[in-house]
Amino acid sequence: MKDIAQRFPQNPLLMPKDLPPSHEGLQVISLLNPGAFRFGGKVWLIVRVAEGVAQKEGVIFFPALNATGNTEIIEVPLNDPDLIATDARVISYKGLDYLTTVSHLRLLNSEDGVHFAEYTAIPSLFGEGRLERFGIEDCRVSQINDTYYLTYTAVSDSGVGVGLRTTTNWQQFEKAEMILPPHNKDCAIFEKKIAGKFYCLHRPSSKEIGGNYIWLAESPDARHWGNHQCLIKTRPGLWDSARVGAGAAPIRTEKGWLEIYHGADATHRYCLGAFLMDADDPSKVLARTTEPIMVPTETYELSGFFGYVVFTNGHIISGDRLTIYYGAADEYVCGAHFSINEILGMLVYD
Ligand code: MAN
Repeated sequence: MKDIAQRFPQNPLLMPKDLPPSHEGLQVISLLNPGAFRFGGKVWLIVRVAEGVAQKEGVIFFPALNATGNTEIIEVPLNDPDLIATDARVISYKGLDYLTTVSHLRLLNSEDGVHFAEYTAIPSLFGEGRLERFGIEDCRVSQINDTYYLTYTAVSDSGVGVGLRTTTNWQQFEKAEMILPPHNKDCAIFEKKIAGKFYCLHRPSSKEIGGNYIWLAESPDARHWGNHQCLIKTRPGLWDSARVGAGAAPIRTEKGWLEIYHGADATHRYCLGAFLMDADDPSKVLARTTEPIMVPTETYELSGFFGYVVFTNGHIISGDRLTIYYGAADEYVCGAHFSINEILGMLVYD
């Protein structure tokens, strides 16, 4: 399978041991799926830090934020018949689902886009309120004029939805209420309004009829979204047969809006592909890659917290050069360069 990513020789750029845990008693299990943006002449990553609790034999511990925003540890004996723990990421206990880790978002910056250091003058962003009790994840950062729109996955016992916070200075944040209710994630706001309206890609999931597809929505204010349309479906027999989801904000090219997305198959192997939307009417999908543009191949992509995963929700553009930052094996933060023209050349038009 074709893979046109030029991976950084320095990969992985960040590993769990590189950042301290947020609280005593927690361990950093994974650093993954960063949003990326430019601010004050630097390249920034807003990294998902997934934390768990040290496990002891015979017992399973998992964290959750309580009503006051503090981490509380839930403990279940491994032999409890009400426990189903077959996926490294999720636990089912007494018929309710929990995560094995709780994620928050941390800011790092870099002069060269390769060597990143934590920037503690901007406080980490944690889940707030009952709809973010199991944490916040996979933040996309879209900039429109001076405002940065942070769209992220908000997880709680009520489900997985999309949260929004905005900022102009990375010191004060305004939190909107949940903008897209469960089950929904992978929301990326376009960085330009089209005919006066905000647009976003998002990924609702339907358990019975339908599936895990990429949708488009529009909004007057980036908070209230409507006119939902389904754009991209999974393709039986291909690398994106089980789920698809948007990466970072679409890239405005001469040919239209180019979106890098992830696709997974039934074995949970996550690859990246691309599709192109019409410049004036993004509900029109013009082309899509049949082959992935990036496939997990390196050791750090094949083996980790959850192996065979390359997943991106952050990039930086400089002319034809697209630098994607990605989560590898749900454990490490990595980087790769692409040529935008080369990606456009892999698109297959309808
Ligand atoms: C999936 C995975 C996890 C994530 C949950 C909730 O199970 O992507 O990493 O924590 O969804 O979003």
